[in-house]
Amino acid sequence: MNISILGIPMDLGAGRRGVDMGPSALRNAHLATRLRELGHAVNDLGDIAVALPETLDKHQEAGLVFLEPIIQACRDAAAQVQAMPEGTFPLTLGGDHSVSMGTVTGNALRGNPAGVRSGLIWVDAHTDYNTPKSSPSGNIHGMPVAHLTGLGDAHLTGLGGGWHMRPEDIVMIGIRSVDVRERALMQEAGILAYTMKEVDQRGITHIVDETMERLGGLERLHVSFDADALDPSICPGVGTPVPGGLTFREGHLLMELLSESGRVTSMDIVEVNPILDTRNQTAEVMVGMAASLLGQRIL
Ligand code: 5AB
Ligand code: MN
Ligand code: MN
Ligand code: MN
Repeated sequence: MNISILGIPMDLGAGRRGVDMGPSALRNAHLATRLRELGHAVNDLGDIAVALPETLDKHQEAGLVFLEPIIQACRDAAAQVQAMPEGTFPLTLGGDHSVSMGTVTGNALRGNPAGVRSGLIWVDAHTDYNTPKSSPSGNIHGMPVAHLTGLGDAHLTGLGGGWHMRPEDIVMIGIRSVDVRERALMQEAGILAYTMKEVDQRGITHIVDETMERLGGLERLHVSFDADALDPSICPGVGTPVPGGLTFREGHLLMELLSESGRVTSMDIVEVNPILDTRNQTAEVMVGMAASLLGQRIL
């Protein structure tokens, strides 16, 4: 397979500094080498340009911190993903999770300006379903899924030029932290979310079976993997850690089963924060997750 790596070094959407160094940490953890060893042709396109917070006024517009530069970065990310040749697997590196408004949109519009019906698997401790009104923090990395489905600020919901994700085409896995008003929005939208309770009770295998029943027939399937979905004991380098996350093996099994489905067409790795990490462990774990999704076998 041809894999194109694109970094989006942005931390404007997060409350803590440092996720802008995520792409660099992942490259230092030998991302491209690991994927080449699996037989893939890997093309690293480098990073898109993102404004530094030190060069900007930290003003809030209608409950949204750094709205303008985030829109700009998401537009650029979407355009770059769209420009990748047909048959390429886009592997996009955050950056905070607001980058996924750009990458998910770009993947859906690629080769089809009106947008195709795409599935989204959101692997995260959080549902990221806040709107500017419901958000307790104003941080846009807690809002990407709501905006992808058309809820929230008109600039951000307009990134796809009228294209939106359908709530029924989204499955979330690993959830254990949802804000009060965010929960109400999730219920209204009817998004299927597997909390850690379901992971404990029914296991990853069952969850992947049900996920593929729902999304397996869609033309494209994007996996957006927030490092905080995994337990902080294995991924300490994240800005919003929540105890009780996916184990190392649960994360790998999830990626291995998705790989076996043969349906996944693109992936993000986001929220890796080297400032908060221990010896780049979080980036190394996340590179392993990408390798499992992209066909790594034990035997
Ligand atoms: B992440 C919180 N729900 O909106 C908010 O890491 C946290 O992309 C959001 O999942 C975490 O600020 C965003 C409290
Ligand atoms: Mn997230
Ligand atoms: Mn998260
Ligand atoms: Mn986070």
